[in-house]
Amino acid sequence: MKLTVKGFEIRPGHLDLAAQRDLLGAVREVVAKAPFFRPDTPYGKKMSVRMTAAGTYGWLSDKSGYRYVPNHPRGTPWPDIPPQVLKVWSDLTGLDRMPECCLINYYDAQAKMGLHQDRDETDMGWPVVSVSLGDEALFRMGNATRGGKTESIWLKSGDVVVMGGEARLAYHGIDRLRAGSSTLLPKGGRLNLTLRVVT
Ligand code: MD6
Ligand code: FE
Repeated sequence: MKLTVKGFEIRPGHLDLAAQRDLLGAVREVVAKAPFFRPDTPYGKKMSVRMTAAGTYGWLSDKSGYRYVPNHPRGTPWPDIPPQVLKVWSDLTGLDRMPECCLINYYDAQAKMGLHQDRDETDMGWPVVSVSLGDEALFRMGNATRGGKTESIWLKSGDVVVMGGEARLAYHGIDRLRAGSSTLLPKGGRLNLTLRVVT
C-alpha cells in the first residue's frame, strides 16, 4: 500500500537497527528528565497515548485547548532535542532551520490517535518529520478537510515520514498497533517522534 497525498514522503527503514537503538537510548534520557503523561483532551477525556517532549516547546492538550508551552506540566523546561534526532531532520529536509519541538508519543497495544490536523504551529510552510520506533502502526491519511476518502499504510520501526506541502494540513491518525511486531521496546508498544518548527 502506498500513500498518494502530495507532500507525504516515507523513507522505509531510514534508521537501521543500530540507529534505532541509539535513538531509543536518547529518548530514554529525555523521558528520565521529562516523564510521560497522559494529556486531557479539551472535551474532557484522557488521550490514549502517553506524551512528553524535547526542545524549546512541547505540545500540550488540556481543558483549555491545544497549545505549545515552554515547560513540562511539572514546571521544568523540556530537555534539549537529542543530536541524533536533529540529524534525522537535517538529513531528510536539508533545512538550516532546526525544529523547536520533538513531540514524543508512546502507544501501548490499545492506544490510538484519532484523525487530526497538525495546525498549532505558526508557519505551515515548514514540514513535519515523524520517526517510528517499536511496534508497527496503521497510519491513516485523508485530505485537508474532514471526510472523503482516506488511505492507510503500516509504519514500521525505523521508518521516517516527512509531511510537507499539501500533506502538511491533511487529516491523519493512528488506527491501531500490530502488537508484538517489533522487539525493539522490551515491553512492546510504539514510540513516535514528531519534529516541528513552532514559531
Ligand atoms: C504517529 N503521527 O505516527 C502520529 N503528525 O503516531 C502524527 O500525528 C504526525 O506522523 C504530523 C506529521 C507526521 C505525523
Ligand atoms: Fe499529527
